[in-house]
Amino acid sequence: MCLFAGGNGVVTFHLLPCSLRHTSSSYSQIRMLSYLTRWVSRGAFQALKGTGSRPQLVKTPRIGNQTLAAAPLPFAGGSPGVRQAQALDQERLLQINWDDGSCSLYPFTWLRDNCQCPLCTLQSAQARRLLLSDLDVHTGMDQVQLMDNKVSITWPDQHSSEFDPDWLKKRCFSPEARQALQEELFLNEREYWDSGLQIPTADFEEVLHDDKAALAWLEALRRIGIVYLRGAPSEQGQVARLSQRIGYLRLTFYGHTWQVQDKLMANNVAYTSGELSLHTDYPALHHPPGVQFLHCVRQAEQGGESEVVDGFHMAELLRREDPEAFNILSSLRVDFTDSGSDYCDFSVQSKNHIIDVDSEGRVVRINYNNATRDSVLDLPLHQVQLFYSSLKAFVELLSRPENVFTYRMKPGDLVTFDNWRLLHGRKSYLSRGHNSRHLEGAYLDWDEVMSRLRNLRKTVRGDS
Ligand code: OGA
Ligand code: NM2
Ligand code: ZN
Ligand code: ZN
Repeated sequence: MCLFAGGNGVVTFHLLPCSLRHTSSSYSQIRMLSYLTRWVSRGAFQALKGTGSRPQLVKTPRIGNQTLAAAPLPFAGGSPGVRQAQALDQERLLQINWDDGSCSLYPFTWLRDNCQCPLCTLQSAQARRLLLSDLDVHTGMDQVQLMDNKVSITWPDQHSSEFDPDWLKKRCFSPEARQALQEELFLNEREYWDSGLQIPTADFEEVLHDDKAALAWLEALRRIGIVYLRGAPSEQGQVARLSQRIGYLRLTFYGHTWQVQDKLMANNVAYTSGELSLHTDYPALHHPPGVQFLHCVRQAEQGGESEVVDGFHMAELLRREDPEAFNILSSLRVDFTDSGSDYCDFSVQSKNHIIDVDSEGRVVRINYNNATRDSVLDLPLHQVQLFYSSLKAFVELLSRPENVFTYRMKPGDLVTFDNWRLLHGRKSYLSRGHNSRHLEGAYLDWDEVMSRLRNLRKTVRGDS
């Protein structure tokens, strides 16, 4: 094993000097970070209202000897210097001591797997060429050197790898750095709201033509779950235009886009003039659409008001108020059904939890439309009553006036919302046949929306 620091000779070996600091997570650092991300989102929110400019973050907060400085925030600015790089052969970890006093650890196997040389990485696709069959998952390390502030490694088979400090620091394995990078990639922090929601609002044409406005739109859509756009032409075709801003829309059995109107022989309760109680769209699919656009072409003379509620917030309230109901709704799978003919004929069946939680118990999706909940209820007899009582408790909570935000769409308004998080509804309306209420809708998925958000961040921030 060879140890070099700054290219000026062999450095004495310390016994895992940074492993303790590396694993000890500091709660206050995480809080500081979440405060900063919240701050950024406020900026976006104001930009939507046209009352402020986005704050620029130029510095990562540094609190003593911590690993937060290894946080991956690309807006942190300045490139970190490596003070020392050493291989810990026993642990098969590479230890990097940064100039700011923090330190990171990287497993040998991971470094070899992620060699950035043209043999191991297809540069034009930024994808791995190295086959797993060619990866020795027990590899040692022959040599590590610092060359031009790059970490240069020679492997036992004499293959060599070079790692950029920025690249390494972003991928630091400390809990704080991992959390920060995951937040940067997925924006999973949400701001909960109730009837007092100040609905983020932006100008439709501005979102179409201005990257900053589009980014602020998508960041608020992710964090708050709903953004209202005004100033669209009151004619069909606008949800398709807006979806081109993202990439492409999600085709379903109701078509590329669909017309919410009072229809004869309606194939869905949405296509009547009746009230729609709070629901998410399309729980009859196992992968319901992540994002929904609804554009008002014509509003009813009477009725047709809209309602939304923050489903994640409500699920957390239920977890606190009625843990048994929460457990039932997040563990029992309910049958949904949807059949008919539209884009083509269909007979859709699904089994979904009304409240979907991930492996860590976080609420990730609400699946509920009372109209498509199947009469087939695949539960043992003794659970049926418990299921109904739990669903009733949830719907009662959702529908409390203090939780529901109400608005009325005008022609040219277009609402965009997180269909995995919000429940929405509408009041019944007076139908006047031909010239009556008309909304046009479309679905998108979160993968495509988040992809556009990340690319807009790169453009707006001026990253490569
Ligand atoms: C729907 C729906 C809302 C409205 O079509 O699924 O929720 O205001 N429509 O008509
Ligand atoms: N529409 C509006 O779950 C649902 O059936 C929601 C879908 C008909 C496309 C309605
Ligand atoms: Zn390589
Ligand atoms: Zn709906």
